[in-house]
Amino acid sequence: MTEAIARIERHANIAVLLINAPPVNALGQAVRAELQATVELLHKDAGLDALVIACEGRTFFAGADIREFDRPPQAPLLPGLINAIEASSKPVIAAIHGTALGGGLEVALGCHLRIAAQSAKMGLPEVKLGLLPGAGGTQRLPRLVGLKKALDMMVSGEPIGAAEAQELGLVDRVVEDQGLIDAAIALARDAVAGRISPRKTRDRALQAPEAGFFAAYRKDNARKFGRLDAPQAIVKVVERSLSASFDDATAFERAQFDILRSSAQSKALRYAFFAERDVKNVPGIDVKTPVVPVENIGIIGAGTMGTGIAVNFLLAGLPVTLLEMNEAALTRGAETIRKIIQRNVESGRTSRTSADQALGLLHPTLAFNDLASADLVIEAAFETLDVKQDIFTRLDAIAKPGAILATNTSYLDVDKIASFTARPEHVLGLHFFSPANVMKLLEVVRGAKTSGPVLATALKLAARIGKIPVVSGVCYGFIGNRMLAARRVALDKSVLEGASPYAIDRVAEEFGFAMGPFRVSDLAGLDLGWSKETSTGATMKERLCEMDRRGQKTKAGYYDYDDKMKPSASPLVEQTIKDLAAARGIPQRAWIDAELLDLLLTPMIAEGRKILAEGIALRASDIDVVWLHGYGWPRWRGGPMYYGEKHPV
Ligand code: T1G
Repeated sequence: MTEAIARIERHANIAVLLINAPPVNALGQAVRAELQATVELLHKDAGLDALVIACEGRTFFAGADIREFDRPPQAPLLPGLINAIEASSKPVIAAIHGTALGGGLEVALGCHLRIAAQSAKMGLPEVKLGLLPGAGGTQRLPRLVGLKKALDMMVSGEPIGAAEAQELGLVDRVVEDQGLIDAAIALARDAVAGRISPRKTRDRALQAPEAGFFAAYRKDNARKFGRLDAPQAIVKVVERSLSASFDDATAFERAQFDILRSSAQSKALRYAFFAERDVKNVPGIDVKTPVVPVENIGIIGAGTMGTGIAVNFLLAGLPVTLLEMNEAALTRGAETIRKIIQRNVESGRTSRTSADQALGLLHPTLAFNDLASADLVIEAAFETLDVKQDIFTRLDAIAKPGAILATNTSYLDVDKIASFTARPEHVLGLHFFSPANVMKLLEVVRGAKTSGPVLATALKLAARIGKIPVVSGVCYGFIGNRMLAARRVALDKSVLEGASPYAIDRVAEEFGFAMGPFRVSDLAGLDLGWSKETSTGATMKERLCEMDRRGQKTKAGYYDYDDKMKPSASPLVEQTIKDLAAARGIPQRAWIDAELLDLLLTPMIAEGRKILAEGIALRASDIDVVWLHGYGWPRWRGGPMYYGEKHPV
């Protein structure tokens, strides 16, 4: 028997509606029906003078039920329901805790008074789904917090805290988390007694901005809006509210919402939302799977990856023993960690106190045996199998029983690495993406013998450090890098056949990538894995490295870079391509943009299908999450597999 999703408590003449629709009290049809019934009850029951709307569980309504958007709308519809709340002659109070988002905040905006727990957050994140607030939010929020602040909140989708909300006039009172319902009842009594005036938000004045505001707003945000439709629509709807009645403006809002809801961008963004949440569904792993307690971390290697990885754990409050082979490397690594955390403080991402606490948890060491007490050791050393063999053989000898031994390898065979130990069930890959303290993606590479509890522990730990874990099987390059390698082969071949690297980058950036593949190569460095001694000039990468054009680091790679690192096409590179093609007898031809786009996408999508067929990835949407969070795939295009389904290649 499913628990009732609604109950009403009567406190003399005050009714308290408590919705309980886990996990986030989404405003699905059943919840909306309960809200409607309660508003009707308030209207009919002469013994009731006010209503408090609240939710049980972890949050006030976290928005409309996103899953409903792919189905025909079902009555009661949210806009009409909110209008009915607002039209009530008896005060309706919203008691907000957790995250009042989207339609959830719009319900609160339709109430006559709002009270929030001090830890509550509230926002209109519809833009992240390619939508706009479609239940009056574009009209009511500006009337409470001012037009500019409302626009900023809606086009960013970012929530604000209760204190700021109170300052802005979005909420009327802020109370201790524990006392929210009692305080809401007291507020209702104050409203009934006339000690505070309940107001219809729609009746509040909308302050017109200065002349030219909207043109300037569009211009200032053009880069941020990019190709996205929703932010532009939000500005358009808010602009309309200055020259239309409330009802006409909300009708226009709804019309724009309907257009966005059926748009390709919104469908892709909603797909991405659920894809990111689906990654945790791993066959054989569930809430009953035991997990290994992890309270302290060992990291081997204090280079770029090791230090970035360490920062994640330190900021999550986990002590890190950082091992290097020599004092100079260790000192450099510790300094890098300090700098990264300092940058976090300067950007406001981390408080000074948290930064000091994090740095206090770092234990640099040259003694391998200091790793013996770690619950999890992550190896982030040189990317060669013999280095891994040496490290894992030594680790196996000293690590405590039950410790998890992970490798951060980007390509190498995790099963082979596990075979260097007598505990392969405790070995797996934790493939972080550089910069490891920033990128959210974590490929969790499950070896043939990796146990369920060890995998479950990795998934749980990923969430603890704010990563999105995608489980991968063992193959060369796992999911992301294997698809990247397939694309790279196709691109390098086509460049010798006349496809311009600069045109390829342009097409990639027009498609929505922040940076084309050749600019990314220059950024990463063309000399990764290259050595002067063995170089034979057989590929463009080798030729460029031989010319000391190793990428941005030498201010020359595929591109020339000026002092501000502005890239420009290089005639020398173009000539080098022609010379190499001629030397290899490869005829050159002209390429059209459509062919270049096909080149960028088809090989990697084909490789993704193989990865799926081989069971390396659990589902196509996992592959898309890898590309969304590891390689900058434009989110409003869903992901390579999603795109391939929509545009059969
Ligand atoms: N609809 C349906 N399911 C939702 C949902 C929603 N709005 N929000 C979360 N879920 C599911 C999610 O898929 C997951 O399911 C579980 O809840 C826990 O989520 C008319 C049009 C609230 C901050 O955009 O931001 O209102 O995987 O893992 O990390 O104008 O969920 O467990 O089966 O994210 O603690 C606007 C979206 C909708 C908020 C909680 N609202 N949600 O984060 O948990 S559009 C949003 C979130 C709208 C109106 C418009 C987060 C969260 P499962 P989770 P979390």
